[in-house]
Formats: sequence, structure tokens, C-alpha cells
Amino acid sequence: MRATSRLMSSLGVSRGHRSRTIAAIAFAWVAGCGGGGGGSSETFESPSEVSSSGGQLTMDLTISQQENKVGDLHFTSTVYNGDYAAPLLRVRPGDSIHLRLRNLAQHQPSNVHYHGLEVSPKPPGDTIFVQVEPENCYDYTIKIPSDQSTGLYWYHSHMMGLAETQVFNGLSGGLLVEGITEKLPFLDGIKNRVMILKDVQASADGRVTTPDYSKPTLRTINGVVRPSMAIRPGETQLWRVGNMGANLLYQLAIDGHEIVEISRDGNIHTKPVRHRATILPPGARTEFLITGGAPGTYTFRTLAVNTGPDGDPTPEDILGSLVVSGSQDTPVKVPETLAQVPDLRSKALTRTRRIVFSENNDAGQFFINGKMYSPSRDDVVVNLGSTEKWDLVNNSAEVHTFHIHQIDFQVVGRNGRPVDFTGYQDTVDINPGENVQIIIPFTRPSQVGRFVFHCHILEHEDGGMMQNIVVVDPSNPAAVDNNRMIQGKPCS
Ligand SMILES: [Cu+2]
Repeated sequence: MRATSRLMSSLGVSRGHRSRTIAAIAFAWVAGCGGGGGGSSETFESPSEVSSSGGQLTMDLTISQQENKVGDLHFTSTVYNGDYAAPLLRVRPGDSIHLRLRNLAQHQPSNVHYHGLEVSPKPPGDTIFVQVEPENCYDYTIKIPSDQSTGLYWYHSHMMGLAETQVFNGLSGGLLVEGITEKLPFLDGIKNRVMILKDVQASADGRVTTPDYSKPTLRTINGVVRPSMAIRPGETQLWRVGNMGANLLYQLAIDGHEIVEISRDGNIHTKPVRHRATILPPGARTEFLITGGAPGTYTFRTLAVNTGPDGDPTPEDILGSLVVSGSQDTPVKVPETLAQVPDLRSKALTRTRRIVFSENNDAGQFFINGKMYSPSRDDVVVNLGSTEKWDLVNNSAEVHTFHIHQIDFQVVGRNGRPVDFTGYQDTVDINPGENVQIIIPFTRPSQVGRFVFHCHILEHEDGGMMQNIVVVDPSNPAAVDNNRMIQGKPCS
């Protein structure tokens, strides 16, 4: 929770209208729309998108000030490509992304992180040690490995000290690695929906600064307030949902319907995981199957989340509605085995580490192992080829969300109790007083370099809850780039 409350206008907006005055909806999303949805009209909108072609995705990502209207809320914020929801980047395993970040915003530097991709942290790749000042540009090249797991990822500002404000303004968007139907043929022909979750508050003058969760916040799906999603009775759809806001945890539930989760953080599960409600910390993604029940309208909601005595209030809220109507369809039969990936508990451990999250709530200071972030300090050094077990310990009175760049991990325990193996993830929540055990395989040569792990509640990250990690190739220790602040250049 924030130490000082900021003056924010109460939103007091009436919700439930679909309205979106966003420029640059360049492409309609048509791929993957096999199902019918009963012929009902719906207010759901897919994000705009940019797709790769011939193995390359070449694009400009332009940050600018933009007037937005979301529901009944008018606000001015910095967004990507004139679109509060931001374009969905659609790629395939093995593709390269050539992205020119153009910072045309008036006042702040920025950069881009490609969350969840198992790509190199070396410049000009997925490095956070880039600062692109206003009117400057930076050219990223992101080489996605051919074995990148297919699913939903995202990109967002990772500007030190400014990430919370910039993501809250709208500087985050989805990235879909295509090909899930090739891995899971039973999904062939069913309707896919990508859902980018963000929330927004504006001050009395219509600006977006930092969130104040003592006040209401406006929830959106792809920039739409409380959209309706149509489905036929018995029809199965794949919902691919990412938490791309700054700070909030979600607990997703659809009244009267079971969530059958098949993927987490872009990693297909080893087996389906069935939920009444699923926790989605900031930065996390869930992909699940939903099968229409009896005709009627059902609420898609986030349940209240207990974030701890020092946490931000996170009350229940309505995200949208599921409208079941039309002719009866036949549900998809979900196999009991999905992906076959190694259980990392069978690997020999190189070492264990204890990573302690704590905070000085009154001062708004956030620590890992007693230290606030310093870009010039290397906190963890790992040899390539190591497999490590980390004990993530929450010594504070609010929830934190662990995320490490470039690598997926396996959660193996909570509070010392073993956890069922369902696959990998890149983000995990740690409740107050809890400890979570994970195994991290530092085994891909692409991991060599300097990157970070941090709390993905961005208020905490900006407040210091982040550390540098360096993966070193012992046979080539000079392969780590030591330039810790690369400046963008004037746009040519
Ligand atoms: Cu945190």
C-alpha cells in the first residue's frame, strides 16, 4: 500500500457502456474465430493487432499523449500507438521482432520489456537497461526461440521508478505466440478471445498519475468497460486473459461456470486445472476453457482479494458478462494430459537461495534481502547450466508477486508443503507471512547476461523491490555486457 494518500477525484462513473474512441484500430482480429456465440450480439471487442509475416514482425511502437474515453471516463494518458488497450503483437515460435520504440511523450523516458519470452537480455534485445528520452528512439531485436511455449505474453514499460505510472497510463499490451492448436489439436475450431485486463483512474483535470486504491478504479477488458461475451449452451471457448495493469491482483470467476485452466503465463499445463475462481497476480496470464451453461446471463467478475493488512483494498468488481443463448452445442472433450514437460524436481540442484521480501510501509520503501534496488549492484550471480531452488519469503503484511525475466520456473512448495506439478510459470504471488519454493533452470544459453527479478506490483518495484541477476557462461565470462544504461537516439 502507498504510504501517502494522493488526491484523486472520485470516479463516480456509471459503468456498463461500451464506448471507445481510440484511434488506430488497424486490423480486425479474425483468426481463431471458429465458434458462433449463438448469433447474439455482444459488446466484447478484440484488441487491434500487428502480425508477423515470413518470420518477422517489424513495427513502430509510438508513445504519445492521447485523449481516451473508456466507458464514461475521459482522460489523457500516454499510450502506445494511440490506443489505450494497445495493439496485440501476434508472432510464432522462431520469429524475430524488430520493434522501434518512438517516445513522443512530452516529459518522461521509457523503454519496453517483453514479459515471459525466453529471449536474450543482451542489447538490443530484452534489456531493461535502456532509457529512451522524449523525441528519441530505440530499435529492439527480439529473437523468439523455436521452442518458445505458445500462449499469451505481454510487453510493457519497465522504466525504473516510473513503471507503475506508465503502465497505469496504458503502456502495456498483449503478445500472442501462436500455435496452441498445433500443440492441443482438440482446440481446433473453437472461438478464442484475448482479454487484456487494465484499470484506470483519472484526476479532476483528466490526467492519469499513480493509482489510489482507497478510491474506485475503472476495470476494462481490451479498453472496454464491462463487455458482454456471447456463447451457445454447450459451446466451449478459449479465454486468454492477461493481468496487464499496474498493481491489482484479480481473482477471476464466472457465475455458474467452471474455469478449466489449460495454460499459465504462456506455458501449457501438464493437465487441466479446474477452478471456481483463479488468482491472477499482476503480470500473470491464464488461458482457460469455458463451456456455456443453461441459457441466461452470468457475471464475469473478480472476487475480492485479501492482500493483507498493509495491502491495497481489492474489493469484488464486475468485469463483464457471459450471455448464453442459441442452439445447443457439444462441449469440447478435454484430455487429462496436455503438455509433456519435465518435472524439475527430478533435476540435481546446484544450490538454494533465500529471497526475502520486506517493506517499510510508512516510508514507501520496499526491499529484497534488506536492500532497495540499485542498477549498479549485481545481487545474484549464477553460472549457466545451474538449476537452483529459491525460497521466496514474504516478511511483510501484504502480498507480493515474484517475477523473473527471461526464465520460467516451477513452483514446488508453499509454506514447505509440496505443490502438485501442473507446469511452469513466470509470476507467482506470495501472501503475507508465506514462503513459496520454486526451481529455476538457468540452462538456456540465451539467458547469459544481466537482467532482473522483482515484485510485479509495480508500486513495489518502483519503490525498490527489485534485484539484478547475472547469468555467466563460465567458458566465456566476458559475454556479459556491462553497459547498464543505454540511451536511445534521436529518431531518424
Ligand atoms: Cu510487492
